Amino acid sequence: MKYQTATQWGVYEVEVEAGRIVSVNGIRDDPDPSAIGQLLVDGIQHKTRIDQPYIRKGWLAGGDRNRMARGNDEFVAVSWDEALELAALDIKRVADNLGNTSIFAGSYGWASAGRFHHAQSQLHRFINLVGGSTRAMNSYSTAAAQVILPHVVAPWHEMELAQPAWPEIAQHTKLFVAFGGIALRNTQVAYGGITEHQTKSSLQEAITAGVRFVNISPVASDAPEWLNAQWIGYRPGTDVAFMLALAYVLETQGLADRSFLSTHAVGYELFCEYLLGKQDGQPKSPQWAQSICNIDAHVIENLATQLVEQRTFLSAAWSLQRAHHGEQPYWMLVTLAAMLGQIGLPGGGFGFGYGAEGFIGSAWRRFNWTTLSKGRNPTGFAIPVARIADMLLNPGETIHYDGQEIKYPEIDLIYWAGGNPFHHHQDLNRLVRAWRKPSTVIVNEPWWTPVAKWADIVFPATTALEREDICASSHDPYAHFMQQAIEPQHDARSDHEIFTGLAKVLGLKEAFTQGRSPSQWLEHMWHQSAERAKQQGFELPSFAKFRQDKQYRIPEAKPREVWLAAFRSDAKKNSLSTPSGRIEIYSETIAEFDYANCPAHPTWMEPAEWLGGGTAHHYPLALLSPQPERRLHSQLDHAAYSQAGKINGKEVLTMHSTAAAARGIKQGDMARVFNDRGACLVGVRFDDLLLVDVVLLPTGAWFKPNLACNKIDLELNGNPNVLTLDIGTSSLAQGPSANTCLVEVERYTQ
Ligand SMILES: Nc1nc2c(c(=O)[nH]1)N[C@H]1C(S)=C(S)[C@@H](COP(=O)(O)OP(=O)(O)OC[C@H]3O[C@@H](n4cnc5c(=O)[nH]c(N)nc54)[C@H](O)[C@@H]3O)O[C@H]1N2
Ligand SMILES: Nc1nc2c(c(=O)[nH]1)N[C@H]1C(S)=C(S)[C@@H](COP(=O)(O)OP(=O)(O)OC[C@H]3O[C@@H](n4cnc5c(=O)[nH]c(N)nc54)[C@H](O)[C@@H]3O)O[C@H]1N2
Ligand SMILES: [Mo]
Repeated sequence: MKYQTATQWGVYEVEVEAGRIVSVNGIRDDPDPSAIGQLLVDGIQHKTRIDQPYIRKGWLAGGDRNRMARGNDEFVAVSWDEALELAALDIKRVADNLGNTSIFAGSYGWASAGRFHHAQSQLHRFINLVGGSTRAMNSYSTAAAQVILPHVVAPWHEMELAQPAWPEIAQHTKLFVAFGGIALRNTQVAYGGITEHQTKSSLQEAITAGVRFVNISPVASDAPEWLNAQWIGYRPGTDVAFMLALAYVLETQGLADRSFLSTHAVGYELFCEYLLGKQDGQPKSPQWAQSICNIDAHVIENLATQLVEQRTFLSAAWSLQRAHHGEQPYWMLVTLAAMLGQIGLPGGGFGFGYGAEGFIGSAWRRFNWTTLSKGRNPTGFAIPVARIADMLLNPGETIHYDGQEIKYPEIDLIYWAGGNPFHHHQDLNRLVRAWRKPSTVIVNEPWWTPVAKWADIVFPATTALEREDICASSHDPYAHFMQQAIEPQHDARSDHEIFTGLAKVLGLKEAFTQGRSPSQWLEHMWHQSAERAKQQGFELPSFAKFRQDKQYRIPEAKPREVWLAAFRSDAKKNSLSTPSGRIEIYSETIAEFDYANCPAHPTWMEPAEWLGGGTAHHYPLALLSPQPERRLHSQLDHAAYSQAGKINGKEVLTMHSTAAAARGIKQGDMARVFNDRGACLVGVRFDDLLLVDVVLLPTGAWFKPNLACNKIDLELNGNPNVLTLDIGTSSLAQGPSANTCLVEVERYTQ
């Protein structure tokens, strides 16, 4: 039998024989299906599945619940009834005795595709009925961007969906300058799902149309070879210095578009004082940037003149802002684009994340499909998502965030469903210390992933292939009916059933389910979407027909307008949503915040650690931790297709052969990557189109600390987050700073 399922890397036909998945193929509508789908073949019905509810032995013992053993304790098998009752009563204990902000249910993570069975939505709906919790705001993906850009130009959600699409770029752009490149591997994926993978063909059309690409990245492979991109590589984390030097050339050679700046931006004069070194005596010239970025000043001068000679589009990967002072490169990119004066012209201006996810740069019509209603969080309280370890370790402490002060609560219970903090968070050894503070950790997971192993109460969850759902996301023109391909494995239950069970213990079942079965929920949500469709002038098929056809594509809309064209034509009438209505190169609002680590205009500040800084003497290699080619984050890392990308079962560290030779390391060797925060084991591969002092270790290897005698100093699978730095980008966004990290590498012999 064949069934259609949807994932966050594409839609697939799954073939099942005698209850086992035997093959997985991309659907016909997908011109370039992702091979990540192969993970489903053996990854779903895998021995790492959790077969029934478990409770950690030390937790059951009561008292202080032996919290220090969390992550390194035995689990006791318990019945569903017992586990649900113990968990529900403990949630009630914390809510009643300590207050709901003492429950942390931020539960960040990608979970699986599917609108109804979305793990976090189910958790949030449930916990809101119990009085709410401390939540998390913004994302690990784009936290700094989400906070800085509304001050400067536009809300993030608008930009993501409205910025120029590839066809517009192919038709009008002559020079596409990509800070952080356009990594095709990342476009396999799109949050919530994707149907037609088009980035590759869009790029091919762009080069056929004559667009020239510049890939500005520490690694040449951030652009596909056939793109024939000019490669400019310099020290990671120094893009702001490089962009400032470009701006300096434009300003000093009279190439900046003064007229656009005076009508469409504010604060250019104040910024110029900094640019020209009027306050600090340091002009931000190419010679100045040369020593910071470690790149020839002529490269900067050459590029600067090319920028003004033609229709130029400036883009930055999301990775640039996932670093200390990550607000700055984004602010500076917008500033540079304003100086070029092409914002609002077709194929000109700026955009973000081309190469971050498969929907970016698509021209698809956007439609807001109905999601599961989660209600309101009665506490109204949230922390910046990447400050979790900080919060757990420092209750009562206050931090700054975007002009506000946030006081960390004392967390006594954590509930996680659909995310893996031992994948996503930085400085995992610090997270381990933080994670052992609360009395209780409850996790829903299909597999014995790190977050399940670091829980007290573990509920076995079904995967998307074991339930019916609707896959639909606001960036994709399709909705898919996700068929149930196999029975729930072992004794697993869907997240919805798990929370229904907990709600029942607390007398909230009716409020949680509203008397609907899961399939009635799907139908209900489809009807709500149909209402919205009507308002937009089209009609959805009946739910029965959708279910039978398995997919539906919304009608094409009229071609999209060029982003910011209206603003360009009349900045007064079509003002931006910034305080001044214009592009803010200097922000009065941010000036008032008075943050030393986020001044009022784009500024170069040394990152906490970088190749030009003092700590580079001990740790002379910059570690970047990009997204993995063969999976989504840590999902299904146990499956064969992901494991086939490893060396001796370890994640692969890419390094330059010169750097390796200096350390006596050969290709294929095992190596230990380390700094003061931690160490992990990797297999080594060479790439000489990489800067000599940069190493790459993708995220996603399952966190496997060496727990013998409770020692956690050597991680065995190659998880880069034992090395990364857990500090906020700045007081403005408090985003994650994963790409700010120095390490040393040595050959490993057992
Ligand atoms: N060093 C470094 N760290 C990073 C990054 C980086 O660039 N460098 N990138 C960051 C970014 S951008 C992100 S988005 C994060 C990603 O971090 P996460 O989104 O937390 O990572 P995932 O591995 O996708 O975690 C999803 C978890 O949900 C589980 N799951 C899947 N389906 C279901 C379900 O139906 N029910 C339940 N209950 N569970 C389910 C999976 O098994 C998995 O454990 O990582 C961040 N971390
Ligand atoms: N296959 C796959 N695709 C994915 C994901 C996945 O897990 N697997 N995750 C998805 C998610 S959640 C997200 S948020 C996006 C992330 O999208 P991005 O943040 O764009 O992706 P990264 O792979 O972290 O980084 C892209 C490239 O930026 C370069 N880079 C890093 N630091 C610097 C710097 O300081 N300067 C310059 N100029 N370049 C730098 C690195 O060489 C890296 O290869 O990817 C999505 N796509
Ligand atoms: Mo992300």
